Amino acid sequence: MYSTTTTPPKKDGDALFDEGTELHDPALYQPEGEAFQVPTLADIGPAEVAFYRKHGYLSVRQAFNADEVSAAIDGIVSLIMGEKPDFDHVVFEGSVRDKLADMGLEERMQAVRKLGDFEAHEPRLKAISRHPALLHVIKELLHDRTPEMFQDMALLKPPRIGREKPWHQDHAYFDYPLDTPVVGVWIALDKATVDNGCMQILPGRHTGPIIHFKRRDWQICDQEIMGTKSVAAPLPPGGLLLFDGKLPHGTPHNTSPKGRRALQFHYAPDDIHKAPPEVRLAAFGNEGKNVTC
Ligand SMILES: O=C(O)CCC(=O)C(=O)O
Repeated sequence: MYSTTTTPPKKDGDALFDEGTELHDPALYQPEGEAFQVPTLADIGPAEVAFYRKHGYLSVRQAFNADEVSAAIDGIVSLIMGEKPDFDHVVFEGSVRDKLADMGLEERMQAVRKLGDFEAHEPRLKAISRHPALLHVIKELLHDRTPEMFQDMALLKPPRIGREKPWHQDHAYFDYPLDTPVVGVWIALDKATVDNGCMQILPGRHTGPIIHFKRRDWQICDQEIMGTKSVAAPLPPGGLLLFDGKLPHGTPHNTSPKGRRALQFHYAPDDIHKAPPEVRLAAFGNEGKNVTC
């Protein structure tokens, strides 16, 4: 199954394309402050875990060093270049659908939106997802239960064309019972800023499901977000955001000349069981539930 926090991509010829090209209202992404941050993973103790439980996130300024970041970038480039013949999960921006065939390699590299399910193909990315210091913290956040990674993605926002990921809760995409603790990790590989589409979050809103609609994506209704106090989570390369699976978050269109590459992994306790999709849809909404959006 295509495991993701987004609508499955459309296959067109040999290439996969992200769905949709519609632009968003800029008012959806007007953060009023910046995420609370600790310097390193080693600085996470009981007070920081308590902060995570209350606010649904924790930002770490420097989790990975420059060598680890450049190894991860090399891993992504290698996958895009097709150096792993069995890997075929490269998704291009929907806006290049009609141009891709005429693009050179360099231009194609700048048109990739995401990659997924790469762990078995790329040891440099696997090393990041299994980093002992990271797993140690995630175990704490999972109430001392052993973490199992169940989703791996590289999320790229090419300069100028990198598309929005509308506001959503990741748990709305996962077939796990609602009370399953899920920890998301979003790792910046480039400097992530408000201008090039860093994560934006709604702290404290991770306590329950919010109805999702199929609009620009499977997402929270725009009207629900307008006027709420969001917080930006800018990060240097190697910094990361830990976030609860029910924390509402989104990223705006990248209108800047600077690209933004990130990795995103999701972890749950290794002893949990999946629930049928009906359980998820009953909680997060099944296109409307008599509510208009
Ligand atoms: O990196 C991004 O643009 C946002 C990704 C995201 O929120 C997701 O895929 O769940």
